[in-house]
Amino acid sequence: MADLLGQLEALAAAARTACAAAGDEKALEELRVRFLGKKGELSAVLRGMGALSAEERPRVGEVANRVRDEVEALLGARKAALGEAALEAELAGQPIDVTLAGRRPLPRGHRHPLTRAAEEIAGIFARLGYEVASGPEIELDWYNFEALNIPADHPARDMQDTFYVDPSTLREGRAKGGVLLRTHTSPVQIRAMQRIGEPPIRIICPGRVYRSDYDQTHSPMFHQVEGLCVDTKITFADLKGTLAAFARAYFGPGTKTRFRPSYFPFVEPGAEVDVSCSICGGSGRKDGRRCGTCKETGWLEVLGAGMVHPKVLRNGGIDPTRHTGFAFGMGVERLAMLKYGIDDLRLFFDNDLRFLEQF
Ligand code: 2NL
Repeated sequence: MADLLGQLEALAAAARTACAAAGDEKALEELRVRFLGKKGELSAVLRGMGALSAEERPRVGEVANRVRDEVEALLGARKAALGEAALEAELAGQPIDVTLAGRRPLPRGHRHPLTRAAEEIAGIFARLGYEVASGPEIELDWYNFEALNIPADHPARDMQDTFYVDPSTLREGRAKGGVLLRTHTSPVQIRAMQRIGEPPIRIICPGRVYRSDYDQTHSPMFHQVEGLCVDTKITFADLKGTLAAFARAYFGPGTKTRFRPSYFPFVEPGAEVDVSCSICGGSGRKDGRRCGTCKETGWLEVLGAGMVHPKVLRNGGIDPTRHTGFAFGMGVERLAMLKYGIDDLRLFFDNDLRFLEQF
């Protein structure tokens, strides 16, 4: 037993000297393995305990535990001292200039192609004197449908086409009438007419809209830009001139426009507006083959428009006997697809960097 106690004492003494001499964390780790490791010196001593009597064993065990605790404490203390010394040395040395520019420049991001298209569209109208207006995406039935001359039995209200919201889940609690995700940005224009009151009104409304649709050309959430111009003596000629100017600015100076009669409940008369195909220049042929973008027609349908229905003006608080106006709407995804030659709308929403980094 005296032999084992002597070995333990020698081990502790060796550990004290070695720890004090250790110069870095790596040396400390080597010491931990040498003294306390499974195949280390302490384990070797303990293996000798098998030969002791039952009275001797606890006595040696107690000393062995104390030696192990001491070696652990020595290692810990030396590690802390080394860390402190390293910090002191760093603080005493060259200061770090945190205001220096990074060595590797961070890659600069850019706006999403849909944001770019919407901003470009709104920017063209801004130069024509239009102000950007926005409004809630969760709308009242009245602003989204009723005010726009879309009665309760109109197919546009179909449950399959529209996302309804349970009004009891809203902070405002009970709302008058139905609550839904807006299906177009027109309610923003009704709200703007009510807010501005007295014409002239020239506003452009970019924003998210929602419909229950999903395939290669439809997404349940998409983007629209709608515009509204109300003043005295606004005519269909103003509508044509404005949209022709927009088409030239967005698709290029040679772009032609074509107006076809169409129906929207919120305008009278209404029109669908085509522009000459920006891919084939309106010829219908591209590189000796049929142009797939305009299906060889030479025309692309890009806009809906019309003279604001008198009932809709009245719902906006404007007297249709004194004022007239025109309005128009377009899909941002479609305009971005035509401009950048994208054939699947879902690419906009996948957020795949291989797609996004091309813009
Ligand atoms: C389309 C059709 C259109 C309007 C939007 C509008 C708004 C008010 C009053 C009257 Cl407040 N009209 N907006 C008018 C005609 C067509 O959009 O196909 N958009 C993609």
